[in-house]
Amino acid sequence: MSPHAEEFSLGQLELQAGKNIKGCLALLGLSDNRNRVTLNIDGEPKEEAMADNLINHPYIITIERHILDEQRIHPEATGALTNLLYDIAVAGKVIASKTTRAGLAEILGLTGDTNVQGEQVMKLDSFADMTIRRLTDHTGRLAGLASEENAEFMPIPDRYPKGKYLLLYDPLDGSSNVDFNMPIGTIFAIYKRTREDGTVTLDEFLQPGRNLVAAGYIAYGTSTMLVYTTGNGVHGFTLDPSVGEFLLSHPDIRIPSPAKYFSVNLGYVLHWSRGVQRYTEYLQGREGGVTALSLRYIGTLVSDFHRNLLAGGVFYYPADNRDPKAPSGKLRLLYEAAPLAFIAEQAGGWASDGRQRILDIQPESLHQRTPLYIGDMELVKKVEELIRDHDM
Ligand code: AHM
Repeated sequence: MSPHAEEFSLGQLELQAGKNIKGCLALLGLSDNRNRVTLNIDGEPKEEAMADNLINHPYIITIERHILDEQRIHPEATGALTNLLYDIAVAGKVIASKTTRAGLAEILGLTGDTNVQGEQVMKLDSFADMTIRRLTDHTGRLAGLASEENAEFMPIPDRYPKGKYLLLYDPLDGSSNVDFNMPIGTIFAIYKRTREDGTVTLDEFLQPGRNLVAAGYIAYGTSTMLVYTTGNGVHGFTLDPSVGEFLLSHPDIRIPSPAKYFSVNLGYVLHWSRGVQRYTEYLQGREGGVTALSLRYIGTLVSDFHRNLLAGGVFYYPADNRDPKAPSGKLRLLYEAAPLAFIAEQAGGWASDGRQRILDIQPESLHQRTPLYIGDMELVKKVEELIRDHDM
C-alpha cells in the first residue's frame, strides 16, 4: 500500500460514510466483501485480496466470509456445507425478526387465530420449524431433515435435487419461555449421509454425535447470536440488526476455568439419584466440594449452555423418577445433547450422560432422550465419578 494511502477497516468505513456496510460497498462500487477496502488520499477505493488465513484478523468478518474461509481449510469441499450453514444463518435472521414480535401476534390478529392479513397466526415453534425447512429443503444440499417438532424424518421431496447432508434441528428450544419474554434458541446438527444415493432411511439419521460434520445454535436473547463449529474451534457471531448480518464477535471460544456457574432445575432434586444429589452438594460447596458456584437457570438449554460456554460452568438435566415413562430426563440426544456436546468439546469442555461421553452414544430412535451433563471438563468428569460411586 502506498505511504499516502489510508487504510480503513469496514467498521471505520461505515462510520466514515455513516452508511451500512453493504451500502458503503455499493457506494464504492465494490460488492465482494471478501476483499479489504482501502482508500487513497484522493478518496479512490481499491480492493486488495486478503491474506490466506483470514480468520481472527482485525477486520469485520461476516458469517458468510467466515464460513467460506473455513471451507478453504478443506480443499476437497464442494461448498455444499458452506451454503447449508449460510442457509441456516438466514433462517436464524428470519426467526429472530419474528421472535421480537411474538407477543404482538394475538394483538394484531383479528381473532387470535388470524392476523391482519387474514393469514393464520402460527405458533412460533411451528413458524421456526417451517422457516428452517423451507430455506433448506430445495437447495440440493440435503438428503433429509429431522425436526424435534415432527415425529418422522423427512426425505427431500422428489421434486428437489438431493445432496449428501442430513440436517437435524430443534427449531425453538425453550419454547415454553416465549410467552414470558425470555430467551429462546434454535439448535442444529449436520451429518453426512451414510449411503451414496437412494432415498434416505432412518438408520442414516441414527448416527453417534462423533460423526457430526457441523453443529451450532442461534440464541435469541438481548441480541441474536449464532455459534457454530465444523470441528475447527467454536465461533460466535452477533446479528447487527442495522446491517442485517451476523458479524464475528466471539472468535475461537474456549470455556473459561475455573467454572463460575451451575445450571440445573433444582426443583427436581428429590427425584434424582443419590449420585446426582451428591454432585449438587459438591457444586454448592458442601462436604469437600468446590468453592460454592453461583446458580443460574433460565430453562432454555441454549441460553444456559451459552452463558456457561462464555463464563465457565456446567449445565445438567439428569435422569429423574418423576415419570416412569421418561426415565432419561427431558432432553433429546439428537436435537439437543449431541450438537451441544460437539460444541462443548471443541471449546475445551466435555459432555456426558453421567456414564459415557454423549458423542459416543449410538442413538436407537429419532427422539431418544438422554441425561445431560455439559460444560466444564473437570466438573463433568466429577459427576461421572459420583454416579459411579453412588449409583452403580
Ligand atoms: P422445549 O423443547 O419444550 O422447549 O423443552 C426443552 C427445554 C430446554 O431448553 C430446557 O433446558 C429444559 O426444557 C427445561 O426444562 P424444565 O422446565 O423441566 O427445567
